[in-house]
Amino acid sequence: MHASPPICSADKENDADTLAPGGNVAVKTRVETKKPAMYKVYLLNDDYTPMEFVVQVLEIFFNKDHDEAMRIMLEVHKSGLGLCGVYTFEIAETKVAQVLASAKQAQHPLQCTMEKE
Ligand code: TYC
Repeated sequence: MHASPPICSADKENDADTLAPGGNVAVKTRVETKKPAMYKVYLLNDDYTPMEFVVQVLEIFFNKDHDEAMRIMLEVHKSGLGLCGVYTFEIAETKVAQVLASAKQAQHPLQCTMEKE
């Protein structure tokens, strides 16, 4: 009786499954090494949303301390746009939805967008 080649091996290569000598299928398990795509979340300026509301949004949904929230709010106010954070797709999507729901509830026109890095 001769020893068969290993049926399964794990390594960091992205090789497709290969046919091993002797007809056995040698499965190479692909270890996930790719970093996930990241998304930038921005707040946009408008003329009506109160500054204090924007500061609270940054504190509550983006976990900023008060000074950082104030800095970002003023950046948005002056330049039109400000970066709130960088997240994986689902987290970025959730942040945008939370901001828009909160603004809608408070009847402010605050806008929030995301873009792939
Ligand atoms: N421009 C607004 C004002 O003067 C304040 C504001 C800041 C609005 C940031 C939106 O994302 C924003 N009341």
